[in-house]
Amino acid sequence: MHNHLLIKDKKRSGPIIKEMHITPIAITDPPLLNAAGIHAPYALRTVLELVTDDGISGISEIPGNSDIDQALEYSRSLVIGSDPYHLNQLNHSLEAHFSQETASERGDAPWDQRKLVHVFSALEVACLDIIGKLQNRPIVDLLGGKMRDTVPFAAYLFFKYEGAGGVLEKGKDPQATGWAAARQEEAIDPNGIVAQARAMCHAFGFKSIKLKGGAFEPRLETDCMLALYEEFGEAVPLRFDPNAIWKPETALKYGLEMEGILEYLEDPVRGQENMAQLKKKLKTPLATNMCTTSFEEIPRSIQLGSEDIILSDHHFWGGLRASMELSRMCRTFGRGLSMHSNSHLGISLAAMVHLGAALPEVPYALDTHYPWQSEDVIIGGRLPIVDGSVAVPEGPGLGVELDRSSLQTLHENYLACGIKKRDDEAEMRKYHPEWVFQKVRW
Ligand code: GKR
Ligand code: MG
Repeated sequence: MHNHLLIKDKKRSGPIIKEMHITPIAITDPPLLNAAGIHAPYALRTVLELVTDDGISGISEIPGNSDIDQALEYSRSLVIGSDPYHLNQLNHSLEAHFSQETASERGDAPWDQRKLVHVFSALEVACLDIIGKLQNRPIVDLLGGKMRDTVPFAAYLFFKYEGAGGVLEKGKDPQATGWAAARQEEAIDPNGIVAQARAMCHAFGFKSIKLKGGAFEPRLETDCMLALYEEFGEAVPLRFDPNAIWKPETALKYGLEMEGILEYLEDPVRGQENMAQLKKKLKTPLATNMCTTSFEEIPRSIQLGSEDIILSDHHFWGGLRASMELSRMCRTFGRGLSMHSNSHLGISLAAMVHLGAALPEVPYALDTHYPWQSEDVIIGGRLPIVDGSVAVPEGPGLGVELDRSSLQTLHENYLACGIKKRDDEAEMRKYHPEWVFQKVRW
């Protein structure tokens, strides 16, 4: 008997998933630089909605990618008719349904491209949203309950070219004020980065700062970190992330120079071995969302000692409950845990906040790209970031509901923009035709 048949128990009276809606959307994204190129005017997300036979709707959001959307579509036969409580069975059936996926399939870019983890994450969060509504409990309670009411996030700075993204592309909206104006500005040197940090911290009250590096040569990027330290001092923890584009000798040289000013250094070099070697030579803690990115990679990470902090991401680690399991492993093996992000909207943010509220401890403010986005797909608009933190949404499940008219508008953006998957290298060639992505550049 096929595993998936086990979860289609027609005799039971429990809830049954009757509908599955997969909606790719495109959201305005400014020209942010990274090691793999530059963000296109639109970032892609996919919104999933599951509806039970009793009309209870559960939603989730994952990074957009036509291959992953297809994989999600491919899981439809397993999902329809199943019980949203039977997540273990669903995961088991998906693993049997998809060919085995290894950690190497995450790809060389700074973001993860594996399918199964994304598909399960989307289904799990939507099912937990349904379960929360059925139980009249927030998702955080399904993860073991709240450890805190608000979850701290960090200011996530980027080198960027001038421009607002979206329909304006490289252009700017002259009417914009405050952070909406500041996020259109160019930032390619220490002055630009410090101005961006000031504007973002002023608007959202962030108390930690991360700079995404890997876009310019290490001297300039290190000078930006030194300028941030001079501006904010020790009161504001700083992190720097060149997405593994540095050679070991470069990472050692600039890592030593930044010793004492960083809360942690994120993915300075590529691969667990290089990270482990560097870790022996630096006092600054090392964090990763690139070298230890799956349960499969944990044994080797422990054996080598490749990082101090794992930056989890429920979209990449296979959901919220898997992230709770990861947190237990991190405690067991002496790893700190924090959270990675990609361009996202409020459904993902709500899920991140429920997880962040349930974790035993949050020693580092979590990453979020949220301030770089301006739209949303949730009723009531964007979730507020106050004093650098986001409150756990009230209400059962995720505590956020789909705004169907915004979903439709953003889906139309998707159809019109023609982007089917993220390709920062291709986008960068529009600015610099000769530009090529290099896994290790400096
Ligand atoms: O949004 O350009 C970006 C980042 O580089 C992102 O893709 C990374 O996945 O935020 C990420 C990171 O911490 O590596
Ligand atoms: Mg990173």
